Order: sequence, then C-alpha cells, then structure tokens
Amino acid sequence: MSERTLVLVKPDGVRRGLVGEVISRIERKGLTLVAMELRTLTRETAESHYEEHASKPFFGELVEFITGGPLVAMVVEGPRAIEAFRSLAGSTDPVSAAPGTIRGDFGLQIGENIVHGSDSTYSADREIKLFFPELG
Ligand code: DAT
Ligand code: MG
Repeated sequence: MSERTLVLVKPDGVRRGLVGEVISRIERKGLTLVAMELRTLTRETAESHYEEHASKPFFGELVEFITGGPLVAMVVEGPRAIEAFRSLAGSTDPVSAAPGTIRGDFGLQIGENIVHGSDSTYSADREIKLFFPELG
C-alpha cells in the first residue's frame, strides 16, 4: 500500500547545492516524486507548517530560518513513504544522525538540518494540503 509524505529541502540545503543529492537518494530508494516546487515561504505558511512547535523556545529562529531563502517542496510517494524518508533523513540532530543518512552525511547544526519529512499520516495530510492544495 502506497502513501505520500511531504519532503522539504530547506534553505540551507538549497544554498549548499544539495537538492540533486536529496532527490537522487529519494529516487535510488525507489520512492516516486509526485509534485515539486522551488519557493520562498511566507511567515504565515512557515508558522502553519511548524504549528506544533509554536510554544518551543526555538520557534522564532526556526521560522526565520525556513523563510530565509528558497526551499524545494516535494510530495514523495511509495510504500511506507513517511517512515522510508525519515529513515533516509536521519535523526533531527545531524551530529548524532547516523552516517549514510542525509543529515548524518551533510549536517552539523540542529537548526540547519537540510531536510524535512512529515512524521505521521496526519502530518503528511496536513502538510501536503498546505503546500500543494491542488493534490488534496
Ligand atoms: P524533525 O525535523 O526531525 O521532525 P522536529 O519536528 O522535532 O524535528 O523539529 C522541527 C525542526 O525544528 C528541526 O528539523 C530543527 C528544529 N529544531 C528542533 N529542535 C531544535 C532545537 N532544540 N534547537 C533548535 N532547532 C531545533
Ligand atoms: Mg518534525
């Protein structure tokens, strides 16, 4: 059974030229791209995307960062795509993320960890609607 997840190559990943690397890993895993767009988020979209973190001390910094340059948003599909991409991404803190994962191979700072992937079917539905309303 196939599912969909929202993946972002965050502004640090775009700035560092890692878009192709991330797409390549998604494709080599066997996942499929369903939609993709380069865009700079408004504060409103960023706050909505990260609404579950609104009360965290790093929220302001997170919104500044994610709106600070263009990002690449994609919808990725495949069997257990949510977990499959989270596994490719590695854990949130790139220093403890396993080598071989995107964050483990390319990151050093928790606030600049290159990619986002939805963490549940509920978040995936919500985030896909936010970025690609035409996909429902
Ligand atoms: P993930 O992106 O692995 O789902 P999350 O949902 O807990 O992680 O947090 C969202 C983003 O917020 C994360 O990718 C980077 C940032 N972040 C998380 N914890 C942080 C912290 N302690 N300090 C600064 N930024 C943090
Ligand atoms: Mg998260």
